[in-house]
Amino acid sequence: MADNLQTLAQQDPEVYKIIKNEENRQQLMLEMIASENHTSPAVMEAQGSCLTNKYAEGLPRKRYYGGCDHVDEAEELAIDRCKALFGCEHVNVQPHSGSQANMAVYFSCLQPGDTILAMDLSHGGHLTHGSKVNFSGKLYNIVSYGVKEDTKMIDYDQVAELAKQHNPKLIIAGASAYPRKIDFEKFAQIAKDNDAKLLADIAHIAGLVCTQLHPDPIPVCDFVTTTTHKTLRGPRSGITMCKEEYAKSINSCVFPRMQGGPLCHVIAAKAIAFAEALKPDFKSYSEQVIKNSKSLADALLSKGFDLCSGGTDNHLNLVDLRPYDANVTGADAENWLHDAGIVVNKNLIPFDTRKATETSGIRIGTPALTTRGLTEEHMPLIANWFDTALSSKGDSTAIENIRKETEELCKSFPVPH
Ligand code: DSN
Repeated sequence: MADNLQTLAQQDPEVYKIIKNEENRQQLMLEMIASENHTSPAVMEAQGSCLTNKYAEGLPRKRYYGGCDHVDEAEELAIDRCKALFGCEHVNVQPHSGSQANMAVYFSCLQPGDTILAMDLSHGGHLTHGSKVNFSGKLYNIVSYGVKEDTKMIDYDQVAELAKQHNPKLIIAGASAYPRKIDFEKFAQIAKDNDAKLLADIAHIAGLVCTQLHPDPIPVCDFVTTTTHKTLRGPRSGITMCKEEYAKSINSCVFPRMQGGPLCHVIAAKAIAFAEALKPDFKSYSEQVIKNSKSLADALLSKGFDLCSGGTDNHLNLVDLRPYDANVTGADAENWLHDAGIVVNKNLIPFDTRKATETSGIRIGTPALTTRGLTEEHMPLIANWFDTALSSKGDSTAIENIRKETEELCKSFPVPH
């Protein structure tokens, strides 16, 4: 592999070595964390470019610094491409992350103490949807909805009841560990009935939304936020989309209320990722992500694993480990699979009785596997490895054997570079 880090190698061999080790890890392990992906070399080149040197507080053509002509062009390109990709009326491409993309919405339409109705973190929501340890849970009055105990599907009746009871100013539809389609129209009706604003946080499913493989929240929501590095396969960052009527307010909440200078190098990388996602082959890629996820679900079920909601409509599965082996925790599974060359994360499952550092589940995703070219024919193999690693309870010989096989597969399907 060509090494374009020679200056770094000379100047700072310690950091160089860390980066090379991480590159090696990514090449030789199967990445199954549902929120991760392997971005394109072009995206990484933009992130490593001279645009990182530039201050550009403000918006394109209305900056507080001179010398912004070229970064203005990059930001305008990112905005135009994002609008073409999602069909949104307005977008601010400056949020540094998904959390800040959400913060901009909260600052725009809420006062401290106002009520937000959002999905419980332990049912698949996100930290910024009102977790007590997050700014959202500290600044706002949070009411949480969840999934039904029997189906593990979102309880829309509960959402409607809670909305009526608590009169939230903002309802959030979106999740970080929910394997089923989200009915944004149902949420929109509930928001309308209760005079609440509606935010769709599509961080996990953005790549499926922009390829029309998941129902579209844009026409029915006031605000739509996303990260850009998950199914969308761009740089690690965020964006806030909204109806035109909120454009001014969102822009001023991002800067100056919340952030200072935008990361111009990351904005250029977002522009590249949006252009990549506009190409027809991104739709084929996204279709394959879902095919792989469904095929993995079938293969895991055939090995006796239990899946929350019984399967998947999207890029992820949430495995409830208890019926497979009540003594195996998510933390055990994460550790054993890691040693076998498969990276997943332990995850709370709905109504979990274990703590978040232990959990009864694991969350597994297919976006990164699909980027390196794996198809549905490889998924039974991966399910076998899960079965062997967990049924042997991490036996070192079993794990070493799997490690050899996962490494072989990784070498046959290198990460694009
Ligand atoms: N932490 C991310 C995830 O893993 O889903 C969400 O921001």
